[in-house]
Amino acid sequence: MAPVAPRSGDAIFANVERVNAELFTLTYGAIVRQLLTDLEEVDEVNKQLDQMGYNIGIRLIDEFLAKSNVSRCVDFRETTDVIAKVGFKMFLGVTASVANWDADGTCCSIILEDNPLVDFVELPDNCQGLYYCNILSGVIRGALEMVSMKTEVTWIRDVLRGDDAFELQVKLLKQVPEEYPYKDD
Ligand code: MYR
Repeated sequence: MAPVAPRSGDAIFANVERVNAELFTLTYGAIVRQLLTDLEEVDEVNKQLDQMGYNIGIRLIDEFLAKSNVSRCVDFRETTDVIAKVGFKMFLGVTASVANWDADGTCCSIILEDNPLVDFVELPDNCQGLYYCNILSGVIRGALEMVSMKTEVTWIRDVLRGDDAFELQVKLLKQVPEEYPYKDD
């Protein structure tokens, strides 16, 4: 029998990451399935996924800022770019692109060609109104709220609904200026 060659650290890591990604995808699927069973109404499941994402987002921003070395963004354009290129890479292992800016720079789309949450997923006919990845809109909304940006995040395109990509519209509703904690005098 041929001796088993020791695997390099990189190969082992690649494998561990692959297994974890699959476990993550399957676990998310199990959560959505359970919500569908418990809540019965697809609209309620959409709301619940968004709320769960929001609760994650308001915590995840700390980890993002600590690990990413990203400093304060100068404007909303830079912020959405950071979400697409750094945030999605860090937490989902994919990058996204930003497009479809409106004239005043307060509304754009984050477009995902690749989305590990939907590997192995096919929606049955009775789930057509489901925004399966609604957790992501909540994560973005929650994370941005923690850096003083109130946003509305909605799905424009969804591969599970027959579209050619995933497109999330991110609209800046209000930017609360952060207060400087010390008086100058
Ligand atoms: C700043 O303070 O100006 C920097 C703001 C950066 C916000 C980045 C939010 C990251 C959200 C990650 C979403 C990942 C979804 C999978």
